[in-house]
Amino acid sequence: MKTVLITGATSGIGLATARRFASEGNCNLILCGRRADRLDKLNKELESKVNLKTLQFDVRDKTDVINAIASLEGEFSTIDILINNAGNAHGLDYIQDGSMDDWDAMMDINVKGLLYVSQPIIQQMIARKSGHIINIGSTAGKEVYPKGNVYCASKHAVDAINKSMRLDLNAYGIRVGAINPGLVETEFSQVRFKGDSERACQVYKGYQALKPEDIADIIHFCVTRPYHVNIADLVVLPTAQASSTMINKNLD
Ligand code: NDP
Ligand code: 8X3
Repeated sequence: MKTVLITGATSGIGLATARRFASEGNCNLILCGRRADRLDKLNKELESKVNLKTLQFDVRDKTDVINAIASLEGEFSTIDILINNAGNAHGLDYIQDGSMDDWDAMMDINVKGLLYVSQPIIQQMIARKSGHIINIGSTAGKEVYPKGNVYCASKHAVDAINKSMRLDLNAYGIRVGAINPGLVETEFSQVRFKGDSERACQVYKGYQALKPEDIADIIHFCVTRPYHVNIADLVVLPTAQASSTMINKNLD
């Protein structure tokens, strides 16, 4: 039975992915996030469906990350599938107005946090010459949009890390791939706009955004392909979205 570790499992895409894997019931699931109350709730919701462990840590804290992963025992200690999903945008400002604290948060969480989680897991995958890593990038890692500056930079970095991981891990037969969604209705915009619900709701008004379950299905599809198939880089958009700046709000 494979062991799957999902970062950012307390909300949005990560939560939907946790539920997707739990619904199959045929894996050991490690669910990570900072919010302990949500991890407890998830535990109660899913424990009857799947062999489950929750880990509470902030991906920015490298010591906590390393200790949390090192604390895993038994069947949970061998991670076969890593889903690097934790991340967010903080703020939407012209570069001349951006908050340096927001910049730190995005680079520390989306880029450095992903690296901190990945390295100890990659080392055990290399030792076993087996493993599969899915990095959640974004259309913001494929193009830029006004005021997206540092969030786009962080997701361009994820794009580069995804490609680099694939090169560096090729010798060990480890699969690495990215899924790059467009607009998905989650808590993403609540976080970006610091709890301003009205502004967050506007982002998803007038068209059908992707649902977190859409991305969860795709993640599950990617990791259940036969071993010789590696889905390396996927862009997934709502039908109404043609680019970061072009959204058709006149579709039926
Ligand atoms: P949500 O805000 O709903 O979920 C973000 C998750 O990341 C939460 O579970 C949160 O958990 C976790 N997280 C955030 N910061 C940290 C941290 N410092 N340490 C540990 N965990 C953290 O957003 P989404 O589900 O939309 O986002 C998931 C991923 O998808 C992100 O990488 C995002 O960039 C990407 N994405 C999102 C898109 C969208 O339109 N929504 C589109 C393209 C990509 P907790 O707060 O409990 O720690
Ligand atoms: C999230 C999608 O367009 O807000 O990565 O950058 S967007």
